[in-house]
Amino acid sequence: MTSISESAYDRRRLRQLVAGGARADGPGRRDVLKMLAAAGALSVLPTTGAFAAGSAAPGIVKPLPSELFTVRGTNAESNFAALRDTGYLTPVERFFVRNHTSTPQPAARDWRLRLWGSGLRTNVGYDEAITLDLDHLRRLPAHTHTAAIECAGNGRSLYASQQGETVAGTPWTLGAIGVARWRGARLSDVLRRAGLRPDAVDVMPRGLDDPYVGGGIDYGRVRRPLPVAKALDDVLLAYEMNGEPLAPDHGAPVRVVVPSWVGISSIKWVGDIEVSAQPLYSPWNTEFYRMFGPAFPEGGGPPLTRQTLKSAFELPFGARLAAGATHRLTGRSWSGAGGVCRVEVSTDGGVRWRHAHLWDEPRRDGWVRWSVDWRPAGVGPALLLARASDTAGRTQPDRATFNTQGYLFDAVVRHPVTIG
Ligand SMILES: Nc1nc2c(c(=O)[nH]1)N[C@H]1C(S)=C(S)[C@@H](COP(=O)(O)O)O[C@H]1N2
Ligand SMILES: [Mo]
Repeated sequence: MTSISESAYDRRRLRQLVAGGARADGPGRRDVLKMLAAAGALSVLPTTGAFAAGSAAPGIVKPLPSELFTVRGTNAESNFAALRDTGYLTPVERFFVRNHTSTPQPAARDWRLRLWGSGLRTNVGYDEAITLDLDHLRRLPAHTHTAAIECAGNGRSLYASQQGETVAGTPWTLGAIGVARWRGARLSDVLRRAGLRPDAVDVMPRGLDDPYVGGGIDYGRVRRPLPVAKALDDVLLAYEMNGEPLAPDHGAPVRVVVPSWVGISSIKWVGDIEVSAQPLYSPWNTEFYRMFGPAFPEGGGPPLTRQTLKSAFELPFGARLAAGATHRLTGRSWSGAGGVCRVEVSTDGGVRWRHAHLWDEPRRDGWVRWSVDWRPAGVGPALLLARASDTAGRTQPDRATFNTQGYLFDAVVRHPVTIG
């Protein structure tokens, strides 16, 4: 487990937010509400059809064949069924892409990481930043960490399709996740070498991609603060993914990898990191990636940190399975709080449950693959359900807690199939 108390961090940030301690940065809450209203209610797009047929997202470099991806605006969702014949790691060619704008392609030889701010001993501003190039980074001890990157909004479309709730944002099904082997320098090594002050509290990596504009509001370049304790724990500045140099869409030449936290923490194409002795704020930890709604405090819950838990069948929604034959149903389950140690499956809409066979040990920051064999008796529609439990004692609930931006969907998914 991480050594820091994340809930204490969350509570502190929430108090600071409510007290108006936020440094002026980015648009206010009213602007964001306007923007969300302008974006309109979420419309759930079908997994296949016109959108997928295009197989091109503006700004994504790699090919997006429609059997592997569903394009959603500037993003590409992995079709979960297409992960069935992959191993533990998600190949780069099948790994989802979440871009606020488009993939930039900074030349590796010109790339510099700039470190600056009041949390450094030198207390330098951006213009006098301490800089590091790719060779410097590669000369630091290299660490390898197998970890999922999952969008906080993964599963968002199920708020509408399964719970009848309208939420704003990209209508992912369950494919905004991938697991890769990341290799790079530890952020802690870089920060210590740069000279971290003992009273530093936050670090804020920022991407080199274009500023994000939504609903006519310029939010600036993608950036989100991390508490120093997490930054010093297990965060990487990764230059390799699955043994290859990082691909352009996944942050080349260097991205941040923040294991077990929501995907937005893992800033791609990192260009600078502000290190601060005061709490830092950006629209990505004040307006986005916090929970708003009736179940949350007035003004919203704390900035999201850890991911929740989910399960998915490696089968298209609406798949047709032959009656009277034995089928091996396969899937994956994962959790941001610990390893998945139990998966139960129901093939009758949730009346009877049995244990799935787990093909992997419970593993922090990753997923487990599982299977059950099933010989459907009747014909017609059926609902498949999978319910995971993790080593932290969490089990997927029947219903996810509504929040206006549809984050952290964790409910057991009712996966429709047809027998016959
Ligand atoms: N610079 C930058 N970093 C970013 C983003 C972005 O748009 N720009 N998207 C974030 C979000 S919301 C997610 S879920 C992950 C997605 O990582 P991937 O595209 O490699 O799958 O990257 C994060 N890092
Ligand atoms: Mo995301």
